[in-house]
Amino acid sequence: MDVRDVVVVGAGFAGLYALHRCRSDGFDVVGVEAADGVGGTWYWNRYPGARCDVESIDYSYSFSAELQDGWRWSERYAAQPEILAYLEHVAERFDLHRLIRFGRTVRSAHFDEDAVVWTLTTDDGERLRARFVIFATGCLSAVHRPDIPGADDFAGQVLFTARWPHREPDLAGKRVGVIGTGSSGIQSIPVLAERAASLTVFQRSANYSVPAPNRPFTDEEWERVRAEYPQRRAKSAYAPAGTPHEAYPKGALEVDEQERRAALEQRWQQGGVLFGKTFPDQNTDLAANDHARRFAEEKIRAIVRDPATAEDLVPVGHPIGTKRICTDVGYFETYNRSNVRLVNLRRDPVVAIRPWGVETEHGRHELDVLVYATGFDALTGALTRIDPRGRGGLRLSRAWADGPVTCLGLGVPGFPNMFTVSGPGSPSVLANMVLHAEVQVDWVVDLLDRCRADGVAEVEPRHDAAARWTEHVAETAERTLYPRADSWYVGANVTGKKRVFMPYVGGFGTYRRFCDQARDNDYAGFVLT
Ligand code: N01
Repeated sequence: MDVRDVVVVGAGFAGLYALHRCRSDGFDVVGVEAADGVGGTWYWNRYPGARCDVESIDYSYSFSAELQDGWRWSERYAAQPEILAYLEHVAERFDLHRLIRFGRTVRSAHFDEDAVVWTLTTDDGERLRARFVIFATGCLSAVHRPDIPGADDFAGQVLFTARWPHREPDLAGKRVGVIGTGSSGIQSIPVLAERAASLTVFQRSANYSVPAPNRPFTDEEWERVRAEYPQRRAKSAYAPAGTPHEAYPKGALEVDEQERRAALEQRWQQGGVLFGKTFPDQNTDLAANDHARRFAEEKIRAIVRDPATAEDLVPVGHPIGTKRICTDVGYFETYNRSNVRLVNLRRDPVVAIRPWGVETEHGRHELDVLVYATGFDALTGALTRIDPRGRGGLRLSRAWADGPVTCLGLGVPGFPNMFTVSGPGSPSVLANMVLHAEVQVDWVVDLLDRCRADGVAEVEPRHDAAARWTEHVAETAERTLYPRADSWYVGANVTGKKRVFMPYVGGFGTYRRFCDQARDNDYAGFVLT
């Protein structure tokens, strides 16, 4: 069997760019993708209302000026079909489809220490061998289906937002239930409410959500965007979130009430997830955070007409922004519709799913369709489900039993020639994922170039360097309010998962400087042999 130079797992933003860079640098590269097409997250999450919470002009590749110049986004916040069309366009333009084995899920990955080769086996039994493996498997791709008693007994139609069917289900005249009120639930609920006869939302935890001030780009605006693109990209390159936006120049506690409210209102109007970073101290100082939290709660109460429903929709128990703030179009307004009902599972927990619907302690909710918007085994799930075996057969799930250990979120000790992109130990979900993927892929492929030039066969992070980086990731998180929330950032949504804050919260620019430094010091922290 041929031994390739590189195998790339996943054909989303990160995987596509990894394939392009590897091939451009002359490596013999092959891609494997579980889906039947490119797109990753944007292939699978085609639920109604799916939209990116980062502006389209930032959430797109920067590596090719021609690509950037040749694509015109229609809206400020692109919807899923447009982002998927963009990724298909990229794959066409750079002729990537023919490098990818579609419709194959990687089931195992074993490192042969003697041959210095990785062997990946897919669900159809195909084996791929390569010297290096790049896991571009996504941080929110391993779908989480909660273990609710009777779930398999439901006689109606079951849908997952994260695996929405290609053929749009007909919900007209149907009684629909949704479990989950994270970003996926919050984006789909307004649209489902319009399509269904009735909609019952089963909410365990309320979430903060800020409207997306979406609008189409006019030709005039687009011309301005094009002219300003280079400055915009330059500003994003080392920015805290990989976008050009900056926090208010003063802390929330340094300004008076009037100035504070004006700043919060301005960010609210700007919309989306950035509200969580209005003030520079908002995620580190609870008093500063409280101002933003109360402001967002007032908005909920002002929108939702029924006071009891409004109170149920006000989040409890976590500072604002410590779970990812959702970005919605008409979410809270949806609860003013006569066909929508909110069930607060904190007061009225689920007893079981029955063939006819959902039974809660105080109610019987008859349904034709049940939608799970219940999230993902985030950051580690896509990797530990493959469970790569490294040196001496070491399992990744074992190496990470007490939480993920990585060097720069790029390599794992004990797993030579294996790289992770957008995984734990990197800013990933806390930054602009597209620029982040470019940074990580460039770093990895530059390293592969170095290996080829100097006859290096093996690359592996040192245990002490990985321990230090992992400690730094944890310490940085501890200095913020983030670990206080029971979020998927800490794995709290998956039973039995070790509670560890997984992404690097020190900022995209800071992280990038660490990566630059390691590269400039001949890949400090990694052993090249
Ligand atoms: O998943 P989630 P998501 N019984 O984990 C509930 C990105 N994203 O797919 O909080 C009842 O946030 C769970 O309740 P609780 C974005 O980064 C971005 O919505 O565990 N409920 C929660 O309400 C986002 O953060 C966009 O109490 C149960 C929900 O299911 C990330 O993906 C759009 C339950 C899961 O929410 C994940 O979002 C979509 C149970 N047994 C996603 N188990 C953009 O805007 C779970 N839940 C770009």
